[in-house]
Amino acid sequence: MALDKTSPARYTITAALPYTNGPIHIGHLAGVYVPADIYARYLRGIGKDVVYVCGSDEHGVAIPMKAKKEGVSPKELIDKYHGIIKKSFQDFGISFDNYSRTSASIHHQTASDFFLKLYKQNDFMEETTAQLYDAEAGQFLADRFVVGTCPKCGYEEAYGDQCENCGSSLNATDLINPKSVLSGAVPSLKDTKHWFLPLDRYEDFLKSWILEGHKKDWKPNVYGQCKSWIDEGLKPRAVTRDLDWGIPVPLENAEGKVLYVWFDAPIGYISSTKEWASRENKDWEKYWKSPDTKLVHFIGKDNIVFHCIIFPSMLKAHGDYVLPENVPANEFLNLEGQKLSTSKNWAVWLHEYLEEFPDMQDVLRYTLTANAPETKDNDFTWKDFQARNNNELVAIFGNFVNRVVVLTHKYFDGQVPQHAKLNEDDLRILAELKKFPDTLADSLERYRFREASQELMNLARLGNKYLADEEPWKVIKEDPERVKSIIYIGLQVAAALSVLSEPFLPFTALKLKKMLALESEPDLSWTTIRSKESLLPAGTHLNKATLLFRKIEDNEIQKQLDKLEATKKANEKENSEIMDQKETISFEDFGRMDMRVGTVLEASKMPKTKKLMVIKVDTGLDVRTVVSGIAEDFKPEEIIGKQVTVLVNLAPRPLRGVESQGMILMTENADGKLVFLNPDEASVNNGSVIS
Ligand code: B3M
Ligand code: ZN
Repeated sequence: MALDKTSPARYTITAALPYTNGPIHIGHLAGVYVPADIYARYLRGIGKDVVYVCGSDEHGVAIPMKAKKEGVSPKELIDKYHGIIKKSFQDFGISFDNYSRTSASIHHQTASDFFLKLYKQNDFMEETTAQLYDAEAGQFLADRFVVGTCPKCGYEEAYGDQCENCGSSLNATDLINPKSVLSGAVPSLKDTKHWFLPLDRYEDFLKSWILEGHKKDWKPNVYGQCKSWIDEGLKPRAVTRDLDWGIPVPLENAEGKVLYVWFDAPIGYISSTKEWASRENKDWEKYWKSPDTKLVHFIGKDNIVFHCIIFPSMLKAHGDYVLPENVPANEFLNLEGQKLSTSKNWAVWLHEYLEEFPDMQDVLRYTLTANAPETKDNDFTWKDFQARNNNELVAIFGNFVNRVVVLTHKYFDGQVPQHAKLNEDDLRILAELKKFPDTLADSLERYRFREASQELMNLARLGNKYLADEEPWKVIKEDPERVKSIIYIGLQVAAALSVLSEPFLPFTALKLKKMLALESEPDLSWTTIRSKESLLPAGTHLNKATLLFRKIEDNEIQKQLDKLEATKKANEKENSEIMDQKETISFEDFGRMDMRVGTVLEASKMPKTKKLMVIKVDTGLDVRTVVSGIAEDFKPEEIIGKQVTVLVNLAPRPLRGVESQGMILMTENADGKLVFLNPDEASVNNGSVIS
C-alpha cells in the first residue's frame, strides 16, 4: 500500500524562489506553491521528517530593470516586494518551514563558498569572449537586458538567457537581431572575462542520471524537455555577469562582476535550509547531504533547464550534495483564455484576492488544484471558480458536514451516539473509508494533485450520498435507534475528512476538527484511519455547527470579470497610443529601402511554432520565401492571392532553418490584430515600386 512503501529518512521540499519584481498571482500558486504545500503537508501528515523551504529571489537584471521603472532603488524594490510576497504566502496558509531571501548574508556567504569550491576544483573555464555591449548605456547586455529572435523557434521576444516561448536556454550571443532593452540600440561586441560551467562535461552524468535513471518516474513534460536538450548537446554557460547588482564574484580581479542569478538562486534553497536549521537547532547538512534524504523541487515549466540540467551539474561538481529525486514541474495557467502577465496586469493577485475574499483561502486552493496545469496549460475562469465552490465545496463537502453535525445536536444533544447493530451499508461505508488514505497517498506520491483533490471530494460524496440515501430526518419518526447508527457512521466520515482534507484545505480541516472536538486527538492520523475501530468515539461532545463554506453569488463573480474587462480596456488604450516619431532620416536613407508590391502564391504554418508562417510571394522580380510572424492572426488560405507590400532588399536571415528573403509590411488595427498594407487597387502589377 502506498503509505507503507519503504521511504526516505527525510524530505527536503523546495518551491521556486519568486522574483521580487512583482507580487504573487494565481499562476505562481497553481504552478508551484499550492502543489508543493499539499505535498509538504501530506508528508507531515504521515509523520515524515520534512523541511519545506523557499525565499525571495532578489538578484538578476529583472530587479534593477523594474526598480528603474518604478523610480526606486533596487534595494527599495526588493524590500517592498519581499514584504508583500512573504505576507501573502503567510495569509494564504503556505506552510514554509522557512521563507528566506537571497539578499541575506547567509546566502551571500553560501553562494560565494559554493562558487569558490568549484573554482578551486577547476570546475570552471575562465575565458575572455566577445559579449553583447550597449555603448549608449555603457553596459554589457545579458539575460533580460537583451531581446531578440530565438534561434530555435523564431520567437521574437526571447531573452538573452532563455526563450520563454520554447523554453530553450540561450546565450545572449545566440539571439538573432539582438536589441538592447535599456536603450533600444543594436549592441556591439566587446571582450570581457567570465567563468563558465562546461556543461558538456556533465553530459554522460546527465544521460545516465536522467535519461536512464528517471525515465519512468519523472513527468513526461519534464523528461521530454531534458531529453531534447541533452540530445542536442550541451555547451559551456557563463555563471558570472558584468553587473552592479548581485553577489560579487569572490575572486581577485573580478571587479564589477557578479554571480549569474541562476547560479546563486538555487543555492538559495540551501541557504534557506541553513537559516531554518540554525533557528530550529537542526543539522542542515543532513537535509542536503545524506543519501537517505529525498530532495524534490517544485517549479514552473520555464525553470526546468535550471533545475534539471544546470543546478544538478553544479551539485554534482561540488560533490557533497544529493541530487533531486524529482522535479514535478507544472505547465502554465491562463486567465480567462489569456496568458497571465505581470506587466499587462492580467492576473489575479494573491494579496488582492485575500482582501476581496477574506477567509476563503481554501476555495482558491481547491480551484487551483482541481484545475491544476499538471499535464498541459490550463485556464482559470471566475465562473469555474464559482462552480467549484458552489457545486462541490458548498453542495457536497459543506452540506454533508453541516447536516451530520446539526443532526447530532438536534437528536443527541451534540453527543456522538452509540451505534446500534450496523447493517451492510454501514459496514461498506466504514470499509470504503479505510481505503482513502492509501488512495490519496497513491496519487500524491505520483504528484497527481488534481486526481487527489477529486478523490478527497469523493470521500465527501460518499458521506453526502449515504445521508441522502438513509434519510435520518425521516427515519427518526419510526426508528430512532437506527438513526444512532446513521449519525455515528456519518460522523466517522466527517472525522476522516477532517484529517485527509488538511493538505488540500488546511483552514477548513482545522475548523472541522474543532467542530468535531478532534483538535488535540493524537491518535487520529492518515495511518490510523486505516485500522482504527472508531475515529470519533461515541460519547464525544461536538462543538457548535459552523458553516465551512459559503455560496458565491453571481454579482461577486461579475465584479471580478468587470475588473478584468477594465484591465483589457486600459491595455488597449495603451496599445493604441501613438508611438513617438522616430529620429529624422535623410532622403537617401529612405531611398535605400526597396519596397515592392507582390502577390502571395503559397502560405503554410511553420511546424512547431505558434506565430510563424512560411509565405511564397511573387515580387515581380522573382518568387521568394518570406517567413512572417502572422500565423496567430491569419490562416494560410486567407492570404493566398492577396497583394502585399514587401521590403525586398532586407538582408536574408534564417528562421527555424528557413531563409527569409524580405519582410511583408504590416500594422496593427485597434483590436491588436495584424493587417496588411496592400494597395486597394487590384490592378497594381507585382514588382511596382513603393515610393
Ligand atoms: N526566480 C522564478 C521565475 O523564473 C525564478 C525561480 C528561481 S528558483 C531557484 O519566475
Ligand atoms: Zn524559442
